[in-house]
Amino acid sequence: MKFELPQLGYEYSALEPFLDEKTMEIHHSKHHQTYVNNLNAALEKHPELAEMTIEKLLQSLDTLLEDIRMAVKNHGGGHFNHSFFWTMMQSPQQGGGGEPQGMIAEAIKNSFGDFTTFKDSFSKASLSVFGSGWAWVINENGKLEIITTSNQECPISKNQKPILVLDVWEHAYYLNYQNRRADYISAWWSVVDWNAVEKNL
Ligand code: MN3
Repeated sequence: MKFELPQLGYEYSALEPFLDEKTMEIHHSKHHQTYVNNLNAALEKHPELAEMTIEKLLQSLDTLLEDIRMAVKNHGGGHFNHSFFWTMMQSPQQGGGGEPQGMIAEAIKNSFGDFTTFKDSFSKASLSVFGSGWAWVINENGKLEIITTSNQECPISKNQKPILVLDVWEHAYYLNYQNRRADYISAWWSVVDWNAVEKNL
């Protein structure tokens, strides 16, 4: 299977002023595209893996041959993580931001006490990622947990079930926020699409 860059469900400018158009364009069309290209190039030498989905590849890391394992972990992880990340954002005009409602609100309340406590914990975790990585919410049999991963490590490689993710690589915010990761995290809450997050429960 030749992996392809997924289209966004919104314009590059849709998440302004929280995530700026230029950052979104470079992040999606350059950074994400490069992960897709590198993954496809690495898989060309492994026709036996051609039919595997990205999820299956990442879940099979331990059984992959050594010469392809790191490529799948880094480029495959980069492809999956970004694809997932794009789906859980939306412009405030189209329902992004605000507080979660319904099932997802219940799950957050049951796992963290209340939304503010959850938001603070997730923001702190995102801020604490050293170097490049991601902050996630995973669903452990109905209980939500906050975790972080380094580089392009993906929770599904450990059989964890992610429902929410935030990219805290510098390329995700440096153009607009420079070194101010905390400001980027704070702005990002205004574009979280809680309906999309709820579908991952
Ligand atoms: Mn990124």
